Amino acid sequence: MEALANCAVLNTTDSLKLSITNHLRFTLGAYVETASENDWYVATSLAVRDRVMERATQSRRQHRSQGVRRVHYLSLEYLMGRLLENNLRNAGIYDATKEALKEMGKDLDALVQKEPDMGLGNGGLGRLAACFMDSLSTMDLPAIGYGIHYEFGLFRQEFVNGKQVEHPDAWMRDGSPWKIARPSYRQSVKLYGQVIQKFDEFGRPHHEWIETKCLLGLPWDIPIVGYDSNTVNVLRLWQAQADEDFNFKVFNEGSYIEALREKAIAETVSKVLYPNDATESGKELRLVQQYFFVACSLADIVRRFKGGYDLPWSEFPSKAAVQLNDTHPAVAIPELMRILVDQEKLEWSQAWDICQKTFSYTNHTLLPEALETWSVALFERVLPRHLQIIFEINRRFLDEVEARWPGDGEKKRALSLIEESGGKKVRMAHMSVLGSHATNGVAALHTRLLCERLFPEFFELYPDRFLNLTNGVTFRRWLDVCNPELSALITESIGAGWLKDSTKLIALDKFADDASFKEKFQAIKRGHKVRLAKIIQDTCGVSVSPDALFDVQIKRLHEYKRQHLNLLHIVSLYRKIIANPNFDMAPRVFIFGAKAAPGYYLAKNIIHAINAVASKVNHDPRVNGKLKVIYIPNYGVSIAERIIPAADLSEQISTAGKEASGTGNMKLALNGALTIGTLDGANVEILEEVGPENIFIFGLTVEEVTDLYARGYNPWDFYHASEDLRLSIDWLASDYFTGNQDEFKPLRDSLLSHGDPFLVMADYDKYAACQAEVDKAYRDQPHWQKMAIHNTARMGKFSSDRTILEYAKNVWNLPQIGV
Ligand code: NBG
Repeated sequence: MEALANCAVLNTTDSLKLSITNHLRFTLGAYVETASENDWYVATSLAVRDRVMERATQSRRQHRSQGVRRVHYLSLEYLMGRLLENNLRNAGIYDATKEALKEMGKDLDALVQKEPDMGLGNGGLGRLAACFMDSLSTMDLPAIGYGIHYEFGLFRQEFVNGKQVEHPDAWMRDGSPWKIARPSYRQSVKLYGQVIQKFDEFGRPHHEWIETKCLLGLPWDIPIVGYDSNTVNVLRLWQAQADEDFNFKVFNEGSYIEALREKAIAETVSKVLYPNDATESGKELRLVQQYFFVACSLADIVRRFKGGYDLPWSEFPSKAAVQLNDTHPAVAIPELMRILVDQEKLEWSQAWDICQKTFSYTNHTLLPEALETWSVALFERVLPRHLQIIFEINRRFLDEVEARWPGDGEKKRALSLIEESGGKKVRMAHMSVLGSHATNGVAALHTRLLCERLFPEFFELYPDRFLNLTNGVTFRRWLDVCNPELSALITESIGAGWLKDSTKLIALDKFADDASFKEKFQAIKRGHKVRLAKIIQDTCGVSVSPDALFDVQIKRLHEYKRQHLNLLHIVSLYRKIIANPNFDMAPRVFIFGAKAAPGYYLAKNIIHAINAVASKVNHDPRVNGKLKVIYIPNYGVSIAERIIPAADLSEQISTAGKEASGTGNMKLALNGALTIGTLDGANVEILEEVGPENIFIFGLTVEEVTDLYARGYNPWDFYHASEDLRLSIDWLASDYFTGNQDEFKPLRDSLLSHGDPFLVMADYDKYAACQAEVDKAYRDQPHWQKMAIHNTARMGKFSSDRTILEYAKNVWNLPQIGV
């Protein structure tokens, strides 16, 4: 590994030992003999960080000296999980470090567990950003991730009497050895105030934004180590601070408490991650957060451009690409316009040209409630100058629309950046498409629906701006780190290199019929199931058999993902087992992991229902070991790393057309779980890759969903037509599970009297039939193992390296450094 050759001497066991003890002694002031486990974790991480920082500095210098274009990934969320093991493995010093610690009487695997998860995201969108950061460094692409340094990540979930209770996630209460403050790159951000127009000596108007409030942004850098690469990029997260000057006057007047109050308010901006996924919050603080991190990031990019090169502004896009991860950072578009027009005095049309060349936008959802809009009144109060700029962008754009479709008011209404009905709102998605040169969806089906249904008029206007970039996941974390046994078996069978070139994984396909390989593959899965069974025993107090089928649904709790469809099937099995003690089925453990947004009552009702069913099923002697239902609390990256290698079946059962892509589906299949799923999101492409004989597909297609609605959907029709469904739903809504027959009324109502918006009733029978197929298939273990191996072998397409290289080539026009 060339990357390591540079610093081989630093990476010996002896050198690592010295580094770790030095950090214990000199950084932490601890004695080797009495240091706590946490001290050891911190000292080890710092020893690793030293080595990594060296490479980060080299990467930065190289990018600067070569004057290459960089991509700046703007995301409000990064679900990084733990960093130590990932960094060790990516840097190629896992074995040496493990040995160094062993010689000092310490177990690396235990220390790794000391690290709190860095959970700065809600779900797929945030984890995708983390996978992308890994791939960008691994593929030697010059990149910087920008985000918010939240003091509290996504809440910690606990169940009290089966109901979700949220607690703050103080992930960095004890600090974090991975982050480094960069006070010299602090930025200052304006908010609120008003705009006045002035004229220069030639009578030309310009705008001044005055009487503003000011916030400071302190950057924290987290190094992102590539696997087997020379590049270490950074993730730069902004922490909000009060501007000292702002408080000074109040302070001097003796209002010490008042001054501190101002300070506290300023700091709330980076306090907490909004726990929303696919729902829009409409909160002022959220808009302030968005603008704060965007303004800091753009100022940082502009600083680098102005300081690094002596180039005209027209060259800005040749040095900087900016990717908008969903619409959350879309205010970057008017912000760059403000910088270019108000500060740099560029002509509007030149500034607009620069903006479009700089930005590109990824859409991650079609759900209408998740498409961000901000009320014009709020925008005007918080960002008055930006609202003016948006109006001007819109005015010019609608002129263009008029030229293309003269007199067509309908088209203008559909395309406008401003929604006129029900109180004026700024449509952030429209602004993102218009201000970018590329808009992409995250799976083929999703991109098609984006063009046909969400943005048909934009697609008609600018067909060349739309493209598909199917998501991927990093095989380092989602196979090498979480399943090192399988990773080693793959390397032993097909040779090294597949972790960096995932297309090589297909060589594994031929082992699907190799008896000795199958045996090892199965033994690895069983080992993970035994380990997960222990975790389940420890966290849920329920004993499960590792020989049962582990049926896993792990993702955010949302109606469109249909955890309740899964639940109705469980209730049906339970009913059948009780009715017939000889009911023949392969023993199954249903495993859930999911958080619900705190204000999402129906999702919380579903959580309660799953827990209530679990508690009955798991304690009912009549079930006789055939069925267990487990809800692992506080789902997040680290527990996912334990569940995924142990899964036999992966539930990907969203209503067709609702899941943009999914990435859990890829991680599970990569680890040899078979998918039961609808033709939704990336499932469609997983089917293409693994072949119909290695996946369980059921349910309405997107077109069938459309037809059903066109005919008029009535969930009661399905209720009356299916005895199985009717009995299950009525039983679930009875007093049997909690003693209170109203407890799950909201759930039942949503499926029946409220119209079943996600077609659970319509898909139920097909789902249950497909599950019966799964049951049959699982009993033929040799064949099941063969299918599982085909799944792992055929996942090469779903590496985030592939996705990132497509972005680099088709969107960012980015060079791979030194390749
Ligand atoms: C989510 C989609 C997933 C997708 C991820 C990453 C949002 C808004 N969208 O299907 O629901 O896999 O984004 O693209 O979180």
